[in-house]
Amino acid sequence: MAFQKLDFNRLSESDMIFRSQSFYSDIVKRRTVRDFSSKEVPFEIIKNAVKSASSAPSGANKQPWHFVIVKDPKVKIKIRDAAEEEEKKFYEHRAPEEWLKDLNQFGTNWEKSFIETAPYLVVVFKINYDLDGEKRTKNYYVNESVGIASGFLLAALHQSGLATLTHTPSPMGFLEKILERPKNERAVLLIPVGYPAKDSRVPILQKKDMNSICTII
Ligand code: IYR
Repeated sequence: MAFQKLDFNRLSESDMIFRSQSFYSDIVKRRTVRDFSSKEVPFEIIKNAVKSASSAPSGANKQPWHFVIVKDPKVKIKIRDAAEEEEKKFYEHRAPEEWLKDLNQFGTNWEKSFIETAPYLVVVFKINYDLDGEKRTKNYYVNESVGIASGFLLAALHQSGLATLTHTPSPMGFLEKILERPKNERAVLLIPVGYPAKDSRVPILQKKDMNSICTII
């Protein structure tokens, strides 16, 4: 066991309330964007966001994640082609009627040009077990840990001034193959990152109100 003094920035209550409000008013503006500009963004921002994600808490601090940052246009094309192949099957016969009805309001279809247009893709992998040679060591609360880290990543990119899309082509096995990941990794999210296209539009969505999402006892 090794411990050190906690580095904790104690604030006044009024500062805390102010900061909680300003964080809310900023994060509430984050929208999933499906039309990206191809304008370059500084790599430093993507790198810092991945570092923020990787600072997330995880079961037994196993950090059961890996992030692949894709900027190579040839790799993006491969990913787009493979994603569209899966998505075509999804929209044309795999998806049940109810699911398609639920997706109607987003105007999505099998066409995924954003994979090619966005200057960066961040692909999030979960690591179900670590491999020490052929020996497997256990990771804990993998889905929860990777979910928290992905939340950090999206928040970091948003507050840096970039738009993101949480894309989940299904199944995602093609990402493991194209990106040559080891057999203990599974892709969970494909996140195009960049500036929104000038004429980018988003659906009008209603968020549930506080009373229906929160109980105070
Ligand atoms: N993966 C498909 C379908 C899709 C599913 C859900 I749940 C969404 O919230 C959005 C889309 C696609 O990306 O089009």
